[in-house]
Amino acid sequence: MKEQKDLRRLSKFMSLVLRHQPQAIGLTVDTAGWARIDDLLSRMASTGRRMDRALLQHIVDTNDKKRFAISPDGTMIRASQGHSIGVSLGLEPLTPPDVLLHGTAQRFLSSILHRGLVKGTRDHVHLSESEDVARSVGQRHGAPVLLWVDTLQMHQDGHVFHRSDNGVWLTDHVPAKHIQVRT
Ligand code: HQG
Repeated sequence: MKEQKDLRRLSKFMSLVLRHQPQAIGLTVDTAGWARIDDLLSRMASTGRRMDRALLQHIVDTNDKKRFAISPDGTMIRASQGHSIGVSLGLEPLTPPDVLLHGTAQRFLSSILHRGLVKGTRDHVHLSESEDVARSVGQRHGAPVLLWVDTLQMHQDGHVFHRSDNGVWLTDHVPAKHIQVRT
């Protein structure tokens, strides 16, 4: 059995190719973000990352944020969110909770309060229902700050929201007027 750190490394590589750089291993990802599992396994093997179907299933099942989804017929896999390759996930628009959170870093604050939350290189702005999750997301970039987003008002203003299969809320842009900083 592989060690925990090897599994984490494989999982991170899967995130990289399924979200950002399928071309790095010549992987074909369709417009909804799905790749064939046998293609992914053989292309990962050709870069020295040997993994069988059972190990892939284990990584998907035990992933802390449930980052990957497998198609009902078991042949395809995709990342549930986090993409930068221009995917259309095919999710239904949903009414969000009245408030959602975004964790960011202190150093981005003045720009965010000026321009709002922008997608940057990703396909969506990511929002969370949980304060703990938002804080840990913010921590990846530096000293964390939590932003409260008035999603009730945004929804009333016509902004569209989707919820990924692993519970992350996705939207296109959060105007600064809907953001409150709370420390
Ligand atoms: C910031 C993780 C300056 C934004 C999480 C963030 C998430 C601005 C950074 C997913 C800005 C982008 C995505 C503006 C936004 N000026 N900075 N106007 N607007 N930013 O990593 O949301 O663990 O691309 O606040 O759970 O941090 O990988 O986005 O700090 O769902 O599965 O620009 O990644 O998922 O950083 O994280 P990112 P994110 P995983």
